[in-house]
Amino acid sequence: EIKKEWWKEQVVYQIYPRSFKDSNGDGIGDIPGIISKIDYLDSLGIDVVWLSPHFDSPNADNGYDIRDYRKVMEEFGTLEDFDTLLNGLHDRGIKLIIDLVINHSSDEHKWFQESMSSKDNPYRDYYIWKPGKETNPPNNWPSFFGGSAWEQAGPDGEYYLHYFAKKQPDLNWENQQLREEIYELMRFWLDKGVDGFRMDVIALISKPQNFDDMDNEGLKHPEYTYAYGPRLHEFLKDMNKEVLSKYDVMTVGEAYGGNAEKTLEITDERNNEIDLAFWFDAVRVGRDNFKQNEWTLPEFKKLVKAQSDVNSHNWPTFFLGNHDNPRVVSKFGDDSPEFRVTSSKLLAMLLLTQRGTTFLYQGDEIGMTNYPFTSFDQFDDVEIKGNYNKIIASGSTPESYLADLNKMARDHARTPMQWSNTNKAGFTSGDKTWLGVNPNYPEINVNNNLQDKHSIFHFYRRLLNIRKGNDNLIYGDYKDIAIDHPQVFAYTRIGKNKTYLVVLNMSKSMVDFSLDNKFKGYNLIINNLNDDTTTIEHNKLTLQPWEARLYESN
Ligand code: ISL
Ligand code: CA
Repeated sequence: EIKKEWWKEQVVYQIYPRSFKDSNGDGIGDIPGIISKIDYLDSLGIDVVWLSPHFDSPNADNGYDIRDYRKVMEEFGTLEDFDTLLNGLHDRGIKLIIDLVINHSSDEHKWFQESMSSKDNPYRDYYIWKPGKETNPPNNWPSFFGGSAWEQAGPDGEYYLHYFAKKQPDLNWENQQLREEIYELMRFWLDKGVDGFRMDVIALISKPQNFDDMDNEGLKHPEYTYAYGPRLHEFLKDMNKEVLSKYDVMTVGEAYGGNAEKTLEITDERNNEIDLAFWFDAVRVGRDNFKQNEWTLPEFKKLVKAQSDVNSHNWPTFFLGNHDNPRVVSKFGDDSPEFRVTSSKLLAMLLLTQRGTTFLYQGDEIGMTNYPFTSFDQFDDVEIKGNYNKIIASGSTPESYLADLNKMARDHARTPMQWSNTNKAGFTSGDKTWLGVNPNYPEINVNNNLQDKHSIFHFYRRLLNIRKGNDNLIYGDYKDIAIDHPQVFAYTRIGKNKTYLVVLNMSKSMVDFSLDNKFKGYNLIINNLNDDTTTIEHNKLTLQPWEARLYESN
């Protein structure tokens, strides 16, 4: 028996503030911009907004490098703007969760400035410092963003640890005082009334303390060495006890670098750590570091099933994209003019009929696509620049790296939101944007979607409406009924008093699909090709390319 909790029932909409809506013409999205779109979010029908980092930051990694945890990034606005946003969302019954980046800070944070200044500084131990080995760093650990994970700094010639960019020094969670400072800043935002946190790379906070060199296998996937360190559970339990348990909030951890078993431990309700975690296996199907390889539908379905099959003390999450991944229609659907709309709607149905708290990324509700990058200077991402030398050294040519990036770069999801067919897609009134606007904006934009009642946006709305408050669909069991089928993704959601049947043709060819007789009499309640509703009379369905159907038992 699954325990009902409000946070299990939410559909969360992720906003990447830099790219959502610019209010003052400087080409950078901001909080007043988001405020101007609250009605839009409300009309879509989502329950929660997850705001990617909005804190003061020098933007080495677009806000995932925080200089002051209690200040709003100047480009985004002020604390008053933040309060206005929070209240505006709450007035419409929408919750707000914020992005807690506490594995590392910016090197411009005052803690780090102090820490670097001398070995005896009281803040020294807030970060992880080690002497080098002769002229080399303390060990061979690599940074996810290229080069060594160690950087020499300060007058003593020691090295500090940074799993990400060198402007993102890792915080030393071994230090009790640091932990308490973090609890304090969490309380600062919780006392304002935020409804929870998305916790950036939370599985990395406890560092393996041996600092041994990695072998070649380890070097291929350093996240497995870095994640789930010896004191992770202790730290999370303590944070829960000291802070989270005192508020009625939701937490979702970016549990990057683990496996199912490890992830389930941090989200097991009996452990009192965090509520939810993102699993990346399904989203990253076919990904091998910087390459997006071919993948098959059965492979994907098995990963989805594994996520869904968690025991009753855990609750899954479901998402198909975020700010670190390509656009969903470009990866999982077909972004050609012929099938972009149909396949985007199919993905909407997949997303909103799964078991788990659901995360939808900005722009997917209007079918935004990957950006056609033609040269390196069009990218902004620190990860792409930082890893360039390593990737070329490992045998890629600039052309092949660019081709890989066109499939998987993080910047695809970060181009400005396309609001209209006017200047710069209506994102800004100015003449520049921090990252290029996708040239397809005259066709793919919010205005067009709002006006056309058969649009992707309206399809999302209808599905959100079907899902809302629907315990059978939200809590119902998940059962894949054709897991080895190469084209069709078909599953049931078996609730207490109703069963739903979802049939998705994830291919561009027509396919006949046979159903068990037990589905006779099920009613088609929504499909992505027309407004027809029918009843299943024959057990053989003929599905059009990218057709998606949702049936309900009677
Ligand atoms: O996006 C990735 C690879 O393309 C991941 O390796 C990503 O870096 C990892 O999932 C951690 O992501 C999070 O922390 C990073 C930040 O850059 C990402 O945007 C954030 O989601 C460092 O804070
Ligand atoms: Ca702005």
